[in-house]
Amino acid sequence: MVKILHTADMHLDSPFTLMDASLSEARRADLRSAFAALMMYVKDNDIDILLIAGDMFEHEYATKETIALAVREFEKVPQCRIVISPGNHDPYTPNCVYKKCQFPANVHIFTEPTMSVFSFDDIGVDVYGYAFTSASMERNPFAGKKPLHPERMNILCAHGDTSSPISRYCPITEADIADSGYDYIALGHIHTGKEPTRVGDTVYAYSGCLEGRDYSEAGHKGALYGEFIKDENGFRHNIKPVRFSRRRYASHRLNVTGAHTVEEITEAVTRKIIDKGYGEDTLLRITLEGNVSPDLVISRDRVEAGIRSLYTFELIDRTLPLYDAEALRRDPTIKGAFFEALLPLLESGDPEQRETAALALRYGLAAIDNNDIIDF
Ligand SMILES: [Mn+2]
Repeated sequence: MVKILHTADMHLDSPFTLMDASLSEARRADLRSAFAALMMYVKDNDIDILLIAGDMFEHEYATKETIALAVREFEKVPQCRIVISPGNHDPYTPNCVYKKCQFPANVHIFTEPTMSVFSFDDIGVDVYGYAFTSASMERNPFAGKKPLHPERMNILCAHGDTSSPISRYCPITEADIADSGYDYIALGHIHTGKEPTRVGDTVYAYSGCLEGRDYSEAGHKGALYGEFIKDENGFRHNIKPVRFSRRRYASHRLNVTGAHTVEEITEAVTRKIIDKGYGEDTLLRITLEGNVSPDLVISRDRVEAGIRSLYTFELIDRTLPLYDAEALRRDPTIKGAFFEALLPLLESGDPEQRETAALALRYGLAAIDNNDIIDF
């Protein structure tokens, strides 16, 4: 039996430009820590082959420290064969990390945009692959190319895109996979992952990224652990996902129609957090929706103060005030005049304009009533 671990898209040293500096540094530390956890798993489980299917680094941001960490971790598992297929974020170029740094002898890196193979005769496995040598790759290098020795266990470790036949990131079609002749194709590039799928005689999967980097990469992430056997009865596999992410992104829309106080909002958010089991590992974004009392000003700080034990919390207010249009229209004071002025925008066909007008109405009415609106 051969034990493999299939990972991809670690994106070490990602800049996290949308976050403030200290948080983005903390998230980069999380990426390194997820990688270290993966390497500990390799060691503890005597993994025979670690497949890294591209985008291990963000090559233009890669630091000396992170590269040193990778070298150190790889050195700790000299018995494990580590195969790296450079992807569109860490292409094999004259100045790339892979070329500039000295990796230990158990690390095997594809350097050509055409097919190559690393043969591990001691365990009867051939691992094929190719390298991105720039940020894009228009054609699939393995289309129409079969493994040289069909009787051996044949694995392809590759970065590519099965989502579109015109992708600029090595388009791979199901027909390419069905005709390929490989036993297992370990893919990288699609961060959400794709469970092991059989096409023809080939099983392929995307491991997904190791750690989510924004709300579009929600939930915990990790790698695929596989136990493979190939003998006279053919190829058999047992593959399971293993979590390595330190944090997870989560976002929810929350309808708070009828809410009158910030406490009610805080309670609704808290209920969601408890229901979903979110905690210190969670970067949570809540978008409030629905119609709420017009004099309710939802203070982000006050909601946040009532919420504990998340890694980060982001509140987006998309509620609309439930106002009594008739009463406001008849109002002889400045309130009525203010409402009259906003009415065309409140009834506008453009939802963004409606939202801004609703916010203006809410703050305006609160200001006229002398309510405290400093804190939002
Ligand atoms: Mn990629």
